[in-house]
Amino acid sequence: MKTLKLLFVAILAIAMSTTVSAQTKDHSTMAMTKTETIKVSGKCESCKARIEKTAKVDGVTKAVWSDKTKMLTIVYNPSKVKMDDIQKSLAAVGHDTPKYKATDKAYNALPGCCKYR
Ligand SMILES: [Cu+2]
Repeated sequence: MKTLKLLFVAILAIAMSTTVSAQTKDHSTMAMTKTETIKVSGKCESCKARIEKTAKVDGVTKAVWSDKTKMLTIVYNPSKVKMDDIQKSLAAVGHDTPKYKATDKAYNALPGCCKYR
């Protein structure tokens, strides 16, 4: 009887460790991220704040824009967010991206210090 109980515990332990490793595998797939750098037109520190805030949607772990190089580096989860949508949002708040240009209306709504055109 004691042996049977021990065997049961051993099987349980093996089953549990299998579940744990399966979960770990699943997590690493979910955490898969992509890093992309695109040019986003802007000028100053407040552009930086606006661009990074706009780009940092759900699924984006990092968004850093440089006012010197005008390059925006984004670390994101492609299964959660599309680069296309981020570019669209940036254009909507007045910043030109490689794929989408800001409308005159959106551009004109930018504060004076941010007029980059
Ligand atoms: Cu600005």
